[in-house]
Amino acid sequence: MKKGIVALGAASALLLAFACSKPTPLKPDLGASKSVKELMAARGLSEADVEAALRTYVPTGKSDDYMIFASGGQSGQVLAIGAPSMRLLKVIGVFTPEPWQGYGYGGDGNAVLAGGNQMGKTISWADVHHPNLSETNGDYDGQYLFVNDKANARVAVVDLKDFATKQIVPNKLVMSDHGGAFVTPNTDYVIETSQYPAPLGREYVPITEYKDKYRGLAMFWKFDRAAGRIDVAKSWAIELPPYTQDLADAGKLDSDGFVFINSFNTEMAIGGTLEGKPPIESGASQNDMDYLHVIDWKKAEKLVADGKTTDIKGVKVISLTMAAQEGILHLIGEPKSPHGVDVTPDGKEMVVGGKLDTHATVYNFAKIKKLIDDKKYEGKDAYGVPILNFQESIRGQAEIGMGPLHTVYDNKGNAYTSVFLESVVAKWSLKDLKVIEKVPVHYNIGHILAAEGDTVSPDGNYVVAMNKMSMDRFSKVGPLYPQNFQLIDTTGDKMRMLVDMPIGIGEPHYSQMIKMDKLKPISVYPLGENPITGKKDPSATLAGQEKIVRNGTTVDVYMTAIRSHFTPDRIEVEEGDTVKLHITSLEQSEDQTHGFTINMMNIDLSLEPGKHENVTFVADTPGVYPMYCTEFCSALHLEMAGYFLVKPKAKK
Ligand code: RUQ
Ligand code: CUA
Repeated sequence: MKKGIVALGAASALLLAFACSKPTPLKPDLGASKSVKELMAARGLSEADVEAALRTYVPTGKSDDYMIFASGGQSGQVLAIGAPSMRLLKVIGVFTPEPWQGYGYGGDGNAVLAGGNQMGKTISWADVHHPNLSETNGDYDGQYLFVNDKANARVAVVDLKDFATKQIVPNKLVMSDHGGAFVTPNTDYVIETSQYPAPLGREYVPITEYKDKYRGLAMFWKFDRAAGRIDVAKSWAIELPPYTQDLADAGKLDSDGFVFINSFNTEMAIGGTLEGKPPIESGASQNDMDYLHVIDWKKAEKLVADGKTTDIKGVKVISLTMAAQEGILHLIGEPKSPHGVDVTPDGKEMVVGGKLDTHATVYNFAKIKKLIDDKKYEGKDAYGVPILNFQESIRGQAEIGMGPLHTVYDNKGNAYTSVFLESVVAKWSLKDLKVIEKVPVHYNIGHILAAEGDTVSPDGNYVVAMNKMSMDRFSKVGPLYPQNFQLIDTTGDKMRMLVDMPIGIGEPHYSQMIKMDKLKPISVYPLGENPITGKKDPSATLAGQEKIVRNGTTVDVYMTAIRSHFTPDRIEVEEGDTVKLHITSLEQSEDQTHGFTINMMNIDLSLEPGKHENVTFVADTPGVYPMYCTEFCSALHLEMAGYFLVKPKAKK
């Protein structure tokens, strides 16, 4: 096997060597050319270049057709991008403080971020992987976005009413996740499955007891749509074998009620390079087959309702033994160190890319269901989980190329697979499983997305390659290269590369692309609304109600902001006082956003029209602190200022 990896590596190096070229600067033409033809000649643009530009150019004042919600990788954020223009519209603060949105700098967003603390630690970054839009009947409904943090096993809820993060739920049982945050077709559940096995509930157990005590987990977070929050108390989980579960997808239509999870390292390799053992990398690549996990979550839900769960750290968990006995979990072989598992739009099949295999394997749900119903097993694994026969579970395999990862779909029966080592997007037919075309991308493509691609009815017009190394594409910015999105038009017979979009922050994993007209964001908050609770804040302050109230050493300041002043604009407290600012923006017209900071205090808020924010801090250092509005809100923006004074104790 090792040989295989080396061979694939060398082949990809070869491809890179051939493809590599240095970008040359394009000549400017500042109005010298009189016609488009002249302009093209002057700038050295081909007809294809101009055509691509015309297909993606969105003139000022016009809107894009789609919005992409993209993983911001290590930035901990989510990007909102217009397509086809590929213009960045917003970096949504999710797991990481975001200063422009005043998220995590003293305001109510602090509590959201703190909700994601794990093991008593403040975690201020995330490895954002897979944003998923809420669905109704298997179609994106434009209401919510869920996203997971692989590094710290957390899931966040973003409300698309205001594009703001409302909740972060930490998974208290596992140490990392990857199969998330996938939704069931009506968003009953947000699914988060673990990645690197560890003892559930985080006890210390020697690694030599890996097989007995280390486990994986499939978490089913119950989503309360009316509240717009995950209901932690109604959520539950299924214990899984320590097979390093990878990506997951929820069934739909025919396969609704099921969840599919890939795995690698069914060898259960545990490394030990210093002790002369093989590294996990090669230890985990011995078997020709790993296991696709097939979970009947509707059946599991009944078991949970019947109380057939074990309590681990307050979470209801269906034990592995129970899952095996009750027919909740089945395994099927899958070739070799697979990565993505992607359910087809009709819900009838699941495509699995075999990272170290050249195929995409097409599993057929009806066949699997029949094997399960007939209890026709090939055997059981060491944990008693029934195994279904591989050949009897699949419809066939598509010969894709080197390193197939993820697959998305169009509306014409085609699949598009990202091929990592070859650096191509492979378009192939679901009908005869034959590759139709490959288009090179720059360079290593990881994830891929399609317009409305994870719904029951993809649109079929765009695919985006999410590439990890953009060597030769852009001007150099040091040894860390920009991550690159490439928009591909899939409407014609041939795929057409349209535009590059370097994203400038962390490594993009998954994204989803929704029809713009499905999104209905608000322009202003109702007066005094606290966006975190979604209700009028009890401390909301209207014009004329501003006041400073002292209660012992606590000072409550009821404040308002409106063009171009804060009321009060002078606040004086004593050293050691606990200060609680309650600030309401009295603005109700679109775009009248103010910011608020008290210098040197690490306090920074965004006050969109109508919004209410609360800030609590201890005034521990005497001094004179300017406070001012940080958005250039009006001609008198610079005058939108005041003073926060902290009187030393001794001078009372
Ligand atoms: S995923 S491409 Cu394949 Cu979480 Cu990263
Ligand atoms: Cu308000 Cu500047």
